[in-house]
Amino acid sequence: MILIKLGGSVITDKRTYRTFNRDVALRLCREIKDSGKDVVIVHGAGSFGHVAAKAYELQKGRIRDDQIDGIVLVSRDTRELNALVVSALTEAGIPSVSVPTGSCFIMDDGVLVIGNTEIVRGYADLGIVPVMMGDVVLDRKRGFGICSGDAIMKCLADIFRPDKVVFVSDVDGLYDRDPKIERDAKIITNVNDDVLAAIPPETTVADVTGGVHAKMRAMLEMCSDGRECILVNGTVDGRLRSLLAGEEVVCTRARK
Ligand code: IP8
Repeated sequence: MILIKLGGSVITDKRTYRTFNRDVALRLCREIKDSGKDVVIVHGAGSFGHVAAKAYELQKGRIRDDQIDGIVLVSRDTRELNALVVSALTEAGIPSVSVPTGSCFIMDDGVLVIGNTEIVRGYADLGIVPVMMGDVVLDRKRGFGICSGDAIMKCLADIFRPDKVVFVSDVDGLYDRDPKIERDAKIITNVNDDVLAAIPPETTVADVTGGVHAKMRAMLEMCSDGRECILVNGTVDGRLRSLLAGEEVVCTRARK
């Protein structure tokens, strides 16, 4: 089984509030379908989550009264995006069902603690792909918080023990310096803890849940038992398809 995260930077236009990149999402779903692999899908929130989460500081937990409006807004928008992704998967021929994260997972002091795993397992056992997303969720200590799709990936990797974990993003991989600032930054094709420790985190991160550096750290945490975690650029036509077919592609592979 392969666990795949469709990044919010690929399936949405992050510059414009609530804009779904339907053509890209559908192409990626078709590339997944063509692989013939068993999958579980998570997706990021992109412009359906980060803008409002940041404006209402939801990642900090309960700090002011108007955050209630923010919770309602972000929950509504992430569920809307989730429904759009499920529709794209269905159109591509992958039977899938929406499993909103905030309805079955919970956090404790900023850390995701697994809630009801019976639901995701149950759908997967039926041959239906459960689709979760980065979301606003309840937090036992802070009232609420933001749960990133990357944190969900870690939980699902513990549950499903996939052979491979794939993060589909809008970058070719991890760079030795921030490629948005330094034009001669070089891609790192293989990363481990030591390699990552030597790379400075990006200074230009718009997301409330961190950038590529934070993602890489989350990926390394999932690399137990020889499992490989890969970051691949989903904006390039056919790259995910080639990766899933076992071909060599431009990407960053994380290994312990
Ligand atoms: O896009 C963030 O999830 P991510 C979730 O996977 C929200 O980092 C609601 C901002």
